[in-house]
Amino acid sequence: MKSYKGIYTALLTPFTPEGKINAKELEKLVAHNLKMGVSGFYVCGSTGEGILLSADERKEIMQIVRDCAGDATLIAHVGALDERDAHKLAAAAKELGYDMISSVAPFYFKFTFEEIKNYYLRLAENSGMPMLVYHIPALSGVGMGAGEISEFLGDDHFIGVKFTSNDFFTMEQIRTRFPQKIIYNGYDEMMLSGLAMGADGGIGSTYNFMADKFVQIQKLFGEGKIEEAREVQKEANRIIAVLCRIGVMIAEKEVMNQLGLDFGICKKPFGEVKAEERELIAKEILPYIAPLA
Ligand code: MN9
Repeated sequence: MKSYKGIYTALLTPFTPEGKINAKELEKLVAHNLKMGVSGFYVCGSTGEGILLSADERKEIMQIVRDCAGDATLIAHVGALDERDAHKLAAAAKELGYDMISSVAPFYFKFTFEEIKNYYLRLAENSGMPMLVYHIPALSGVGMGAGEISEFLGDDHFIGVKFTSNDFFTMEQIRTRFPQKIIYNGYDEMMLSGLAMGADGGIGSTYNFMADKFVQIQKLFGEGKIEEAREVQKEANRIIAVLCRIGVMIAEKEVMNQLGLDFGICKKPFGEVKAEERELIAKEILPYIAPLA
């Protein structure tokens, strides 16, 4: 069985000027990331604008990644407010040979925990796929404590959690209770903190163009070289601070464009980077990331 430890890029989605999925550029992105040493990919998550896309577009992306990712581990984010779409995508993930599915908790209507848990169970049971809970309270608005996350992890349908929260107390508690389950750190800027509290690896958006730094952080951490790992984290964080100032999603697209790929812009209602922000990226980010081979 695969260990599933490691660095997983939450893939960005390139669009053509007409707003179609740009398969050619997506393939180049996957190749670049494999060269940087990632273990696999998280497909159509927040970073991939999954919840802004149709089920057909998401399937198309899942297929493209499947066809070019070799034996990398593949995680399909299938979360959708129309639960029928989530089921369709989970079935597609199974058919395409993805390793696991993942979903954000159903949001907006403030569903009860029981409703949320039943949503996850239906998806896992119907698809027969292992489920990775996507915990991202800052965006989903769905808060879950150690008790609720434990309800998932104590059930065999759930393989682990993508933990996008800075509540490392909760991370430690679930790590201690469930040593065999997978915990992925979600905030790239706190990767080293996550590893210190027991994360098995990370899933992140900034990995698209600096996965090598996170591979390095995990390696140094494993060797007990914490000070050196912190130096690499600091390098990454200086870049992430610039992204945050601009707006992470639109800024990441621009980084890819400046690297020489053709990623276009985010789906509306996202806006676009301004001229001065483009210059900031050219000056403060591009010189500090690996060029395309
Ligand atoms: O889940 C990502 N979260 C979002 C992971 O995109 C909402 C992170 O990789 C962040 O983008 C990153 C920057 O804050 O840590």
